[in-house]
Amino acid sequence: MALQSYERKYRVRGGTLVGGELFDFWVGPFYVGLFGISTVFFSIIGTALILWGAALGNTWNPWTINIQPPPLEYGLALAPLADGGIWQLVTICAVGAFGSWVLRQAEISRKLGMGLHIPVAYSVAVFAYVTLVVIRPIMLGAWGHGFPYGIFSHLDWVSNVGYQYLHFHYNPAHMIAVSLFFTTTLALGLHGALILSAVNPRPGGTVRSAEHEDSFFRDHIGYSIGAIGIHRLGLFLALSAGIWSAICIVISGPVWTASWTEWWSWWLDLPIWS
Ligand code: UQ1
Repeated sequence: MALQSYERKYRVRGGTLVGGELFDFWVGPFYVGLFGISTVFFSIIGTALILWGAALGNTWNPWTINIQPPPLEYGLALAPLADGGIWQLVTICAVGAFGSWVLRQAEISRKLGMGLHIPVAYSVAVFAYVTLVVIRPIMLGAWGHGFPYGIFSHLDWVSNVGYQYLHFHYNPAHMIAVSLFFTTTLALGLHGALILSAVNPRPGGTVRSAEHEDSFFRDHIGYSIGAIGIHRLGLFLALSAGIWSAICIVISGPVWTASWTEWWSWWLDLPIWS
């Protein structure tokens, strides 16, 4: 899409975190920045490594390409490239690319004099990934505890790790995370529907505004959270979903090694039953 006329006005110098005005320019619609360069760098190297890993494997079927982490025996050491080393380098590139993306978001926010809500929110997704492939493997003492990079293979990993704890849905943090994911979709579903119901009337109808939106929910459930409130709630729900997801997997192994069904025996052990 062509550059909007107002965008030129906001293309201001400065706001960079490091490097001053080095790379402080745009390419077409995109802000570059030092972290745009580092994102592209890590993305290209990481993608090339995945293609190399695929070439060493036995298939080019996109569903079944699989880049595995090192066998558990290597612990937290560097592994030979063909035996999990590629996975380790891909992980470094992924963390480098995602981290660069966060910092590029922060630089653009600073340039525009905006809050850092977007980089903070995106960091929670990065944190969930880092929990899976860095924090939990380190806590368990082996990179082999990371998940493999492949479409089917990572699904198999999730299934296998789930069964390792007998029934992952009994994990209390998983319960909270799932509930937050569902509540997030409820909130966005309600919000999207409410906004469209107000601003997209039938042909010839009148566009409605905030008073109508508030009135709908006051009539309906006796309470409206308000125009800013719904966005605060949405951000809170979405970030909480990611944080509780990270918690539910990081406690599986490092904190609780038995089945998650067994965790609930604290309930049966309460003195009130005797
Ligand atoms: C709401 O109250 C509200 O304020 C007017 C919105 O903003 C436009 C909304 O999108 C939604 C969904 C609600 C209702 C939500 C709650 C939690 C009562």
